[in-house]
Amino acid sequence: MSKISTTLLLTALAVGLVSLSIDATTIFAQTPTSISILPGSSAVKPDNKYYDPSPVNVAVGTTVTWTNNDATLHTVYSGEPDDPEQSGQLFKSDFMSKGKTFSHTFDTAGTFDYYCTLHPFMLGQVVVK
Ligand SMILES: [Cu+2]
Repeated sequence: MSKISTTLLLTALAVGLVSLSIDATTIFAQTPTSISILPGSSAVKPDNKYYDPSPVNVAVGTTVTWTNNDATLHTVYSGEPDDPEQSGQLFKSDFMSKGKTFSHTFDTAGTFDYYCTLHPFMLGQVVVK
């Protein structure tokens, strides 16, 4: 291989690596993330789907915003309904009527359960990496 084509090849590789790292930055960027509290969530659903998306994967530092798209009141509390001492320790919303939002910024990695205190069968999860 000639010196010029070797140089070209190395340059192409370098450019490829740079664009790869830009892609990685995009993938792991702290893009604000929205979660919909789905219509009809005040009654138990056969598919147990009350949040969309859930679970959701986000990067450390991401602000997650829940929007109540249901007609009835809901809350968003960190933790699980069967662990009252931890419930709401990391974050907790007020009562959210239709159209209201609640946001929390996840500053540490981990798997975070959340639920609705009014309808404890509504379970969701945010995975922070
Ligand atoms: Cu609820």
